[in-house]
Amino acid sequence: LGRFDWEDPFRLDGQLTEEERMLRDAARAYAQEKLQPRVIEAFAKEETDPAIFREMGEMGLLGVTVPEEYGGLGASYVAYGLVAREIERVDSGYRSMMSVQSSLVMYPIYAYGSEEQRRKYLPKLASGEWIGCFGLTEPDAGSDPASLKTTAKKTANGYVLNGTKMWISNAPIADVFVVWAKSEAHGGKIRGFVLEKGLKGLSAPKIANKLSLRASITGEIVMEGVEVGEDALLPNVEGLKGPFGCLNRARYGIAWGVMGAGEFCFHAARQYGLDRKQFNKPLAQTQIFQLKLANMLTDISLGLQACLQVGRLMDDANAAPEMISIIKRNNCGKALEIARNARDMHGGNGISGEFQVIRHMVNLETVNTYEGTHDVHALILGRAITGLQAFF
Ligand code: TGC
Ligand code: FAD
Repeated sequence: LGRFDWEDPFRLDGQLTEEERMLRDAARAYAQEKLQPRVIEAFAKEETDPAIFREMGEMGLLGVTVPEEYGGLGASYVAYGLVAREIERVDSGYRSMMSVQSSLVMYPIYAYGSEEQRRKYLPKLASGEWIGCFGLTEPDAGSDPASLKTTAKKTANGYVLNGTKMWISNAPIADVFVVWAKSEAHGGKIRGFVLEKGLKGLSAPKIANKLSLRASITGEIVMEGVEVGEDALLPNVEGLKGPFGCLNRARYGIAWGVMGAGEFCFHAARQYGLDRKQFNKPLAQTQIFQLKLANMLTDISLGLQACLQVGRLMDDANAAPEMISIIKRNNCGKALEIARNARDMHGGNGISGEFQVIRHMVNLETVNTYEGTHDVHALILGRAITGLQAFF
């Protein structure tokens, strides 16, 4: 029988290719050397450093799965997941910045865009020179994006867009806006448009005073008669399957990412329990503490193994959206529980920013909500299990 390694219980490392391991190690080095030193202050001051996009671009961490001819790495979905895990080990907000750019902006331009749009936008988004955002959610359309109200009306040369998007990651610092609107000229169907910063009538005010995901800037997108040419339309998709095709990829990345945040909290709780003595023995020598660590280890190992399997299926173009709902829902819920327990296991220190577990905990509240809430993914799975629609 083999040896047991609590840091890699199912030997994930041995299931990766050489290229995947190298990219993971590069992402880990970048995250620990460049992101970790600035995150405590960035979160406290609610500040987002746009230079992070250029740094990530230089490291090849933006658009990992996009082909090399457009500036990406052409690497596997497993590699993309491993990057998300390393970035979110530091902070969910930093992973959010990366995954919006990669899965929600670069992916739709690559998958649904014209050759011209690909060549214009993808290299600059891959290098981080341009920052992207993705506008689907609206004040009155969150879990139910089919009810979105933003409109695109046909003009002589293109379209005019009106509407408001809410809770949009990266929006206030974005150069490129992928927005979803109902287009009159296409029978009211949802279509994607690529807008650029500086267009008349386009603004993106910051949403201030978030108590979660504070290192990642969030805003609205306000479109008041924004005129664009025909070339702003993403020509190759219509209907909700456009944004959902992007969400499949981002949700998959999140499932890996939150395991990184969970691992940080697990490792911190273990070390704290070994270092801190109460009643003349380390906290880690108590049964309740060990039970909590065993639960964390179990949830992280199973969660990562499930991500790897879904990732391999994605690389074979054989993954179903419901598989992604299972891992997004399970891993977000489990990571949140791990972070809450780790916060408790640190006692009073657990509420201090210096120990970082409470930052992960409040971040994970957002991650459990965005990209389909925990309960919405239960309903997606419930529909697949029963064949019955329970949303409305
Ligand atoms: P439904 O009738 O189920 O589907 C409508 C059309 O879409 C197709 N479709 C999918 N296609 C590809 N992948 C998927 N996962 C798909 N799910 C559905 C479906 O086949 C159909 O196509 P067609 O051609 O027949 O029209 O739609 P519904 O209105 O009943 O949907 C219900 C529900 C709950 C499943 C859905 O609306 C949902 O998932 N709601 C959650 C909304 C959400 O996830 N919003 C995310 C916003 S973006 C974000 O949060 C970014 S945060 C990122 C960060 O900062 O990291
Ligand atoms: P609601 O849909 O109003 O849900 C409220 C509650 O009701 C939830 O508990 C939900 O599970 C429950 N609920 C809803 N419908 C049902 C039902 N049928 N049955 C049972 N329960 C139900 N969106 C973007 O488009 N782009 C972004 O970049 C982006 N970034 C975000 C960043 C942050 C920090 C946050 C907080 C959100 C972001 N979002 C983004 C929006 C996010 O996707 C939505 O918040 C999410 O989809 C939920 O929508 P909602 O907030 O309107 O909640």
